Amino acid sequence: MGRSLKVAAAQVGAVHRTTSRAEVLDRLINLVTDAASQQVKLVVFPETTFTTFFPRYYITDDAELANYYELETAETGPVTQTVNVKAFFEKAKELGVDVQIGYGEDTGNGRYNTAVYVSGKTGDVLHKYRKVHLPGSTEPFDLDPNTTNQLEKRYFLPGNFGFQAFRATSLKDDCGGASPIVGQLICNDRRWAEGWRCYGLQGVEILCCGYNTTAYAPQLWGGDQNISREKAYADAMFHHKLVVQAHAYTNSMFCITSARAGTDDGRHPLIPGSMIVNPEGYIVAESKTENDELVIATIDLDDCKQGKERTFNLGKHRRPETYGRLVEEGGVKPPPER
Ligand code: CDV
Repeated sequence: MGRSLKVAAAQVGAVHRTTSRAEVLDRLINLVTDAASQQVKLVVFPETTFTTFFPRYYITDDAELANYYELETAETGPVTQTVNVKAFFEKAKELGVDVQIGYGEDTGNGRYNTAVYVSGKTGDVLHKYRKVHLPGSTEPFDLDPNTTNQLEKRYFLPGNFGFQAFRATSLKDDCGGASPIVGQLICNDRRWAEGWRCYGLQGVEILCCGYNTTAYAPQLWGGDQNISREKAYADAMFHHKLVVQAHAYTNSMFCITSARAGTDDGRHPLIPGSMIVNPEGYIVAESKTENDELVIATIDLDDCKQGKERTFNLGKHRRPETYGRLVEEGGVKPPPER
C-alpha cells in the first residue's frame, strides 16, 4: 500500500486590527470545508491565524492586548474547547480533517506564539508547539502607526517545548498503516537550520509551518533604508522560498507552509508564497493570490526515502563529534587576529 496523502496549505488574506474573531472564523471554516470537499486530509493554517498579526503594533491597552490571545488554562481546557474559537475545531472534526493552526496562547502564567495539531478523527490535540525563535525587538522602532514593528519579544516568551516530532496517528490508515512523522515550526523558525535538523534527526516526513512575513520592514532588516517596496517584497519572497526549499531538501522531508497574506489595515503588507515543497526541494504547489486560498497537493511520504537513505542519511554521514560549537555557543566568536 502506498503512503499517499492529500494535504493543503490554507493561506489567509488580510485580517485587520478591527476584524472580528467571528469573521475570521467564518473564513477559516470556509477554507476547511472546501478542503474536505476535495478529500484533503491535513490542512495547515498560518501563524496567529485567529487575529491580525498584532506584534507589529505597540499596544499599550492591556485589554486590547489580552484579546489577541486564547486563554488556555485548567479551567478553559485546550484551545479546541475555548469559546472564541471552538466552532472552527468542531467543524474540522465534523469533516474529519486534521488541522494545524497558529494562535497566541495565554496560559495564565505566560504567553506564547503557539501552533496546535488537532486530529480530524477525534478532535484531540495530538501535539502543541511553541515558537522558539522570536524575531524583532522588545521596544518599538517608533510610534508611527505606519511603521511595521516586530514586538514578539515583548508579547511572547520563547517556546519551551523544543522541537519534538510526533506521529499523526489520525492519518495512519491513510498512509499504509504507518502514521506520518510530523514536525512543527512557526514563521521565523523556518530560517534557522537548527530546528529543521532536530526534526530531521527524528525522521520527520511532513514539516508544517505557518507564517506572517512582512513584505516591507527596512527598520527590522537593516540594509538600504530607502529600499523600494517592490524590491523589499521580492527579497522577502526569495528568502522565504530559499530557506524552505533548502531545509526541506537537506532534511529529506515535505514542507507545508502557509501564509497570512494581504495588506492589513491598508498599510502593513505581508507576503503570500504558501507552498508545498517536496523532499528534493521542489515546489509542487504554491499560492497564486494574496487572498484566502487553498494550495493542494497529493504527496507520497515514501518520496522521503531517497534523501533519508542516501545523500542525507544522517546516521551514516553526520559527524556530531565535530559539531560541539553548535550547542556550546549562542552567538558569533570570530577567531583571534594573528
Ligand atoms: N512572524 C515572523 O516571525 N516574521 C518574521 C519576519 C518579521 C522576519 C519572519 O521570519 O518571517
